[in-house]
Amino acid sequence: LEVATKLADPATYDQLEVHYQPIMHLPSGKASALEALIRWRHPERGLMMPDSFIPVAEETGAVVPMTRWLLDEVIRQTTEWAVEGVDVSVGINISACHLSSGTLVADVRRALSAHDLPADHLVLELTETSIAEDPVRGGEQMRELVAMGVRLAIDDFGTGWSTLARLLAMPMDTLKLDRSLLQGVCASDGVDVMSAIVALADSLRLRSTAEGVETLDQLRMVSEAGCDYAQGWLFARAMPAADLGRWMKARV
Ligand code: G
Ligand code: G
Ligand code: MN
Ligand code: NA
Repeated sequence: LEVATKLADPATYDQLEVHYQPIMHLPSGKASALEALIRWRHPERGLMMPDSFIPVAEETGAVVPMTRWLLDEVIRQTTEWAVEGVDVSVGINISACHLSSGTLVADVRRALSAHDLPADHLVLELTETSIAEDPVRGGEQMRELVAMGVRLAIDDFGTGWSTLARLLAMPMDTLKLDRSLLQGVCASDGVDVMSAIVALADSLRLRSTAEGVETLDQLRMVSEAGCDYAQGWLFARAMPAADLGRWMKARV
């Protein structure tokens, strides 16, 4: 309840922090993209991870104004990096209720017009279930976003196969393979499953990103499977903007 009340108050945004996790382009070995991941620096509870407050914010609807704030902050920061010579695209997680609220297109347009980031440097990550929830209205908004030049990614792919057919009818740019695909599979089977999903992505002209790459073995596996990109603790954890800026600059 306390969490719900606080998240409804924009004054609380001062306590929100955006961390950024690099996403590697495997053929070049370059960190060409980031995923923005929100944290709440709570005065009493310390650093709270999104799993402990995003579901509440989704239930109350507070996630919509919060994401509006996040869009502005992330686009501002990414534009600043571009000016400093760090050219990266950035992914933002979008909740299902934001897609169905009907304001997402306007929110994204406003945030992009406030800064100088090319629209194709912004990737909106949508989960399978949020896309499947309202395919008509959602699809309409997705097409408007794509017309604006924004890119869309399917997040947590592999956790809801029942919605696959409807999903594939949507205008996506990237398929992000859920980290569960890398976990608990014996390496040889794992590569086969991954290869099949990457082949599916290729044939649909989607880029593929493997999530949750923690070890060199897993990196080898996702490379063998033909993934275009990889994200995970092997490369870096999500970090505050200042650290990320240093991390990127040390690699140019
Ligand atoms: O590192 P991590 O614990 O940050 O993220 C856990 C989960 O929270 C992930 O599923 C991620 O998609 C989600 N998440 C992180 N940041 C945001 C955000 O800004 N908005 C939404 N809707 N979800 C987020
Ligand atoms: O659902 P979404 O893809 O938005 O979630 C991103 C989440 O995955 C964040 O919580 C992030 O911290 C976490 N994450 C990123 N890389 C790794 C990794 O290599 N291993 C594990 N276990 N989690 C990771
Ligand atoms: Mn994500
Ligand atoms: Na994911």
